Amino acid sequence: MRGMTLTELQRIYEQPLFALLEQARTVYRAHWADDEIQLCTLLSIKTGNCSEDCSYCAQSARYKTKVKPTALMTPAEVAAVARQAQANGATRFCMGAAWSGVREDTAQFAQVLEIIRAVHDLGIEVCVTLGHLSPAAARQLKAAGLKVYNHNLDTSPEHYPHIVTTHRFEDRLQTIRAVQEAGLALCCGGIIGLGESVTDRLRMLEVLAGFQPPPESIPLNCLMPMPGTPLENQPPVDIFDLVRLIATTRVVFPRSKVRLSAGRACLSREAQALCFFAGANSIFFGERLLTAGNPTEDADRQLLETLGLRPQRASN
Ligand code: SAM
Ligand code: DTB
Ligand code: SF4
Repeated sequence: MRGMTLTELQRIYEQPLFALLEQARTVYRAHWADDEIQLCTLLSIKTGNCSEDCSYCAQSARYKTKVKPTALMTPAEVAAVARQAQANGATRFCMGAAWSGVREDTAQFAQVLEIIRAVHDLGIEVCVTLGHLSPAAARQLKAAGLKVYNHNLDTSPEHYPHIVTTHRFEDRLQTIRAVQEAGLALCCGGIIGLGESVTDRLRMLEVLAGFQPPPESIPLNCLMPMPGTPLENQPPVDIFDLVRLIATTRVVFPRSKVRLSAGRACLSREAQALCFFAGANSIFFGERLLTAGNPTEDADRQLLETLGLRPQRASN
């Protein structure tokens, strides 16, 4: 299967908004039986003090932010949080660690494998995001019961060096190859609101569309400007830019989960409804993302009920 060219993506994205929404809704209905929203709960299992300089991130050691660094949590501590998330209705548990990457011959990595086994044993889908991975580390994660690895492109290859200087876009692609070759599902998306152009956003989709297979899930984050980071004063993203990007993503990736990710706490209920109509079918559920806030579980349950949307049921 061939990918999509930038010109084709622009043609989809630049339609009148209602034509784009209609196209996205038609694609959604042809591929998804129900109006189900996947609920994923996030936990930061190791916070802060990261060696990388991603200019949006409160966890980089280079910036003076409010984040308090923590050591890697124990398997028992993590399992307790995962059990609660499952009881609250989440079907995926996503764990993030503020590392540039992992090496498979370390005690920390052995502890991560233990954590994955403990969460997998609960019968909830397990996802982690640990930074750069070698092919061998990816295979070990898979053997421990990991289903999905999250590694975002974050922005276009052209804009990436303006956002991060401690690693290259090509390094991200290398990890993604390791993940896919190990047979793990790939969760890969990006952030908007970093000062990039619409072309950058579509270039990011163009790169995603070249992956074989396409990402299982695509998180679309809106920058949450973190005090102390270089991007702390970035203006918010226009809601219609977000809706257009979601709808375009839905058209290009009919079978991928499209996750309305960071920044949802700043969106009105109406704005979120439009995002779901445009094809988003997954959210982060729970009051905390990694370090930042998210809508309360009660508010989200009510919103889904008001819209007549159902939380995705557990399949295992
Ligand atoms: N260290 C790993 C890495 O960089 O791949 C994993 C953790 S990192 C925090 C995971 C993702 O969170 C980033 O790729 C980015 O898309 C998102 N993220 C981080 N800070 C954010 C912010 N302030 N606003 C929106 N999204 C953010
Ligand atoms: C993703 O794309 N978004 C999540 C998850 N993958 C790891 C992280 C959002 C982080 C928001 C900022 C924070 O909590 O520090
Ligand atoms: Fe570190 Fe990931 Fe934050 Fe970059 S995004 S500073 S790699 S935790």
